[in-house]
Amino acid sequence: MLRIITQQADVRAELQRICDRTHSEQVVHKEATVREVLQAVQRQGDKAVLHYTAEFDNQVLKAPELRVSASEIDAAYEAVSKELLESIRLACRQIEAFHRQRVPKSWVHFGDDDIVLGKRYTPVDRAGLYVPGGRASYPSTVIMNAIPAKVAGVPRVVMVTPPGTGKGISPAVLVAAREAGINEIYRIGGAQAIGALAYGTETIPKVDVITGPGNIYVTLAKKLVYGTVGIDSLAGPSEVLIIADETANPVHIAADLLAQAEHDPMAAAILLTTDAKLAKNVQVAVERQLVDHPRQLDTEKSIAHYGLIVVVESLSAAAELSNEFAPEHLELEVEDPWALLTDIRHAGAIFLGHSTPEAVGDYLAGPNHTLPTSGAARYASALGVETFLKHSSIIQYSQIALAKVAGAIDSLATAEGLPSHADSVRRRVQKESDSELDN
Ligand code: HSO
Ligand code: ZN
Repeated sequence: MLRIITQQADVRAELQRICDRTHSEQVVHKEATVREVLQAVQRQGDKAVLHYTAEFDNQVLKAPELRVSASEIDAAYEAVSKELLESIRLACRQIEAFHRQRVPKSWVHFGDDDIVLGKRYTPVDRAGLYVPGGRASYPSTVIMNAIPAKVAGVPRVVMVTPPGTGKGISPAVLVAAREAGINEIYRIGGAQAIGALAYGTETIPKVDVITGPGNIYVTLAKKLVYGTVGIDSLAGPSEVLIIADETANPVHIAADLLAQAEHDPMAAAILLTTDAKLAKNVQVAVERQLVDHPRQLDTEKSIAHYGLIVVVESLSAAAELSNEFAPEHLELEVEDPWALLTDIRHAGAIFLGHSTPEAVGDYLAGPNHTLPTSGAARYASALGVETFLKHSSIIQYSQIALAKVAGAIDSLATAEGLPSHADSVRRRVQKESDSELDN
């Protein structure tokens, strides 16, 4: 049963408990296992990868079998419906169009005395995308990670995904990869896949950035290899917070809450509403929609542990609670969502009005669905083109410009006890030619 609280004293503690829900996991001994796997992959390369693939994924493979062949991807096209292929293509087009608008431009500024300053953006050489297997094996996630890398101009993008038991890798995932422009795919998962991408093996190339969600082992591995490579973020279980007034439809709100809960038993689904009647109706609608739900068990768990309805005094009180929670997804199911938007400061993605369920953004609106979770929206943003880019600062000084600042650099360098710093400037601006070479 989805709980309703009206007692304002309990609200903040409850929201904090939900926000911190991943902290309670038994992380410590898992971290030791992950360290061991990473070290083995770093030292033994393919041999360790194959060993852990047999141990954790029950697949006994030889190194040449790690790479998914072109004919296997061809065959995947036979296994997906025409409708699904068309939908994947529509999503690719829209997501690409959105991400193209966000490519940062290199710039230079020509100042006085021929000083040139600027920033030059360049992509990483290689990117590695992790795509989970099992319950969370989504073609949409392939597209959301691959397209920004491609738009950023990354020359080599590789994908890793667990080999799958029995049926192998999901055909929809393979089709999505090719549609998004990825043809280098390896069947490995877990911490061993992250290790292979971070350190490189005989078969798997070492990359510069690893992106994509995964289970707790993958997330810990990404945390541990950070520094050797860049990463997108440490994604936790998905969450939605909905702010609704009396104009919202309770059946739609219930569906949106369940759309989040069905992802994971640890997903969070929260409704803040000014209308007590709506709260009750949503509670009833959730119960009804859970009957015969194909993912009933996990969805019920999520609703029972991390589902919550709060009746609030005003929309501005709701906005303040939402800002403290900093949700991954925020729906504004109110009469004037644009007015409420001005009160919102922290959220990964914001869905406005009664016809914009989160699912639109999950699949094809264009913005990325890889978003900051567990309160990270207070300081972080969606995965994007910039995840695969870095910028170099550009600086050029003329002789005149250098002469003007030589004194200031001299004082700073002297204060820091770094005489060669001062010297490197003085020698360029002093009138007499360099005596050491003259002699
Ligand atoms: N809501 C998930 C993304 C997703 N939904 C994939 C469906 N498929 C995290 O933003
Ligand atoms: Zn979703």
